[in-house]
Amino acid sequence: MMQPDMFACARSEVGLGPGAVLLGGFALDEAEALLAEIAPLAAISPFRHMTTRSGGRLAVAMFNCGETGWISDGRGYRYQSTDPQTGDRWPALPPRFLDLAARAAAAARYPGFVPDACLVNRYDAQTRLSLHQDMDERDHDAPIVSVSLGLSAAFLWGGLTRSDRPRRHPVHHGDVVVWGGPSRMIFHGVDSVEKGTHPATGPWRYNLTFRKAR
Ligand code: MD6
Ligand code: FE
Repeated sequence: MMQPDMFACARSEVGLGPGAVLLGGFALDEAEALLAEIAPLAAISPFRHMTTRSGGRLAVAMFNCGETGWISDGRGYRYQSTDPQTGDRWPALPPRFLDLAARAAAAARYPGFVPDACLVNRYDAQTRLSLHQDMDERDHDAPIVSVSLGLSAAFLWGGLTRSDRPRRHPVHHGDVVVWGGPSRMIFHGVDSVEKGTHPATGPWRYNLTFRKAR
């Protein structure tokens, strides 16, 4: 049977390194529908600024959906199946999220990607995310799929050591970055979210980061 989704494509593809690609505009057609999922999820598990082991506060506001979710608190970083703020399970991953993540991963040559966690991040123009590796997941064979919505930002793409000087790649509404394989542990971050107002999100940049965590 012909499936319209089979024709989902990136309007531009930029290779970031082995096993890593920026799929420009991949989620553009469905960006508004993805955004419409966020408010009902946030009504269950609200956006919050998590604390860090050292007593700091994460600048990015976050919550999770999926069977498990990434958290930070005075004990450090980890995944857990319940929201520490509500005591309940994280809201379920919407089918539309799962479908997009799988299609983007397949387009980046990672077929069969079934994430169990989606971290929903919210940035304003003052928010930066310093260079880091995503390393709290048990499964490092699966890729990371990262969807940008709303205000544009500079995505920092470094190397396998913290001291590698990062490149800056603009990421816009509807862009998807997928990294895995030899690039799974690349240092990455977010610099300089654009100031202003986006027609779909107002003052915010949202990012959906899909992982297979366990
Ligand atoms: C981005 N975000 O917002 C990429 N990683 O484009 C991340 O790499 C990220 O937002 C770990 C925890 C939160 C994040
Ligand atoms: Fe990350």
